Amino acid sequence: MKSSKLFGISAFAVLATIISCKPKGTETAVSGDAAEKVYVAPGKYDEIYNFVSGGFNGQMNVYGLPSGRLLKVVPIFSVNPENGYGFNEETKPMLETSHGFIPWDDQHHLELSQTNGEQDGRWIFANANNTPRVARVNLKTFRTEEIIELPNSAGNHSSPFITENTEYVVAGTRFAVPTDDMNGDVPINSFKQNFKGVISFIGVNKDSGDMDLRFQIEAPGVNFDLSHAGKGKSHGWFFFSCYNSEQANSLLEVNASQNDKDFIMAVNWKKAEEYLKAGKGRKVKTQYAHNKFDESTQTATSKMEQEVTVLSAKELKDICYFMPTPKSPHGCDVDPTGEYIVGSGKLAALIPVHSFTKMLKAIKNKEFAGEYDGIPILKYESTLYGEVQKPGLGPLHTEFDGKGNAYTSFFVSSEVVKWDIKSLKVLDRQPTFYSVGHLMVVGGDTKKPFGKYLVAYNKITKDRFLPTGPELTQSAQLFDISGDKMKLLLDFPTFGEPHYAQAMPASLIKDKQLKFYKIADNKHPYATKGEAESKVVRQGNKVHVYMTSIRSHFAPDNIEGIKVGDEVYFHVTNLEQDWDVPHGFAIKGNQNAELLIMPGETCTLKWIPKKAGMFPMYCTDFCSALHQEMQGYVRVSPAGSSTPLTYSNKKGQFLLSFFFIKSKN
Ligand code: RUQ
Ligand code: CUA
Repeated sequence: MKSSKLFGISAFAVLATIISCKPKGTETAVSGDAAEKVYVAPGKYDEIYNFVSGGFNGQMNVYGLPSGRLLKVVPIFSVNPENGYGFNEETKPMLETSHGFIPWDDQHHLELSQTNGEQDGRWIFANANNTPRVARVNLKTFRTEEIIELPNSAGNHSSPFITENTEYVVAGTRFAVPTDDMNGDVPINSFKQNFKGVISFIGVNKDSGDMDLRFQIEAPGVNFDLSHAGKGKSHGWFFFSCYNSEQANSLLEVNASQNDKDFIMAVNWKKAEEYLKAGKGRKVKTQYAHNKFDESTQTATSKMEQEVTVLSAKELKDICYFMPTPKSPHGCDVDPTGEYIVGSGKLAALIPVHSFTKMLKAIKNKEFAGEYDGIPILKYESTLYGEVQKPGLGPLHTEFDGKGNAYTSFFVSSEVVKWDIKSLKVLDRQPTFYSVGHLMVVGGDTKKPFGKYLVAYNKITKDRFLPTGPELTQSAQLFDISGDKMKLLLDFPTFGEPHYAQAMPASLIKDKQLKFYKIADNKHPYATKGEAESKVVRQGNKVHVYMTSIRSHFAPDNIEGIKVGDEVYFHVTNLEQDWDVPHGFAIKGNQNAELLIMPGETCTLKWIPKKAGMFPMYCTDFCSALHQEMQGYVRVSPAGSSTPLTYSNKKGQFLLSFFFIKSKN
């Protein structure tokens, strides 16, 4: 497995010299009818939803294709000033972890739920890379409903990939670390002996979507990078790429690039399930947060789980196998038939394609090239279907169109390359602008890709967009892949740094959107279901304001008798029962945030006034002709003063607002 040092060094020399090279043909890249193909006339819908990871901003961004129009930013792992996610009392628990509240994480990969290997339009899963977590977003509400933390992990990169019926979401640790039941306070150079690479299998309830950490597999201390589930014939297996088979613990740039081949680890998860049932796992004491948003109370809760079952790959010899794969593989992609497993080695000059059938045979016949930390290594020739020769430089990720073609992104040579899976021949290559990371074909990692469009997600955009100071936008580039040759149609900037993305035909979900929360079903403990119920209640230094909002006033709208140091909770219920009529809420000097309350929903803003005076509050969302009138005052008196607690519901305005509701509809 050890390579000559020469290869390692020369690969770096090559990388260093070509990293700045620009693809040719910039001017001619877009063909004449491109504008027509991406033009979505005013008032018309896009054909495709494109869900794009936000990278270091921790969010998910939703675009329409082919127009490239940004439709929504869905907050997942970061607080969001647009709608109060992570700021209001209801959603704060979503960002709790065993390390406390974390307001900002790094989000890389997304995966749409599937049934029988096809997209079913129910949920989308997302990973948090830094503090390892997996989230589930409901595609009826575009809201994050659940987040589960992953123990024994660090740098949750090869995640959240799913099995073909969404039985499991998996996650592999990018950083090998000592497991949580070991003392982690050890010298870093004891890596080989103390550090483990753990992968997690999160079960998903097929009706509710509720997640639970079913089991983990302890594997050798390598860096798991990406993964994909088997499908069809390979359903029951999972494939994880890994780098740093050298098990280096410093200067990985050089020290983890020595071996000619690292691995794709094949995991027989059906077998692992059997061992789990037979009680072969060890219970590891740990702590990880499990956060859920309850739609009926519109409130999230965070629970600290205490234990996880870990199976040892070393002891249970037949759940994990290593397939040697050149060289520091990143992407690990399985074609729609489930037969071909493509590894994209960042430093490899070719693309290896493994055959699932050959792999099974090699396991059966014990065609091993030795062991790696107790795990059998299959012979490269035994699992290899073939290699794509001279595909480009710096391959990263591969997607499929369901017509026998694969598309691979090349970071270094900055291009997308189309090749034939059976013949392994390169069919077409198109430049990207510049340094493409992930790429995505609509439905491209399912059993039935939709095809038609490919999007390249680029890390560098120098000279493509108007400059914006020291940081320039990243971008997406849309290609038409319906013909033999890929055609560049459109550039559009992205929000945050895009990594993986998913896309599906809009028809799958566009008519299933929740339009508003039914006020009658609102089980929020502080809901106020009509203006007559609005009130202000003092309990010691805590003051609960049961407030309603409707076009165009709050009830109550004036409050007196609040004192410096009080803990004031504004529980604002939006009484509207109509699509897309949120109200906002803000109060001067509030150090937390604002609220944006959906129709029928209750949201809570916590406010601790620091000084006496007059504090205006108002609606922040332009909701009606008299939106500017949607305002009120809170009088704050010094601590210990005897101003009585009073509040007013402007009943007189009721008729007026009723009139405006009617006129708006
Ligand atoms: S990564 S640019 Cu975070 Cu998926 Cu490959
Ligand atoms: Cu409510 Cu503006």
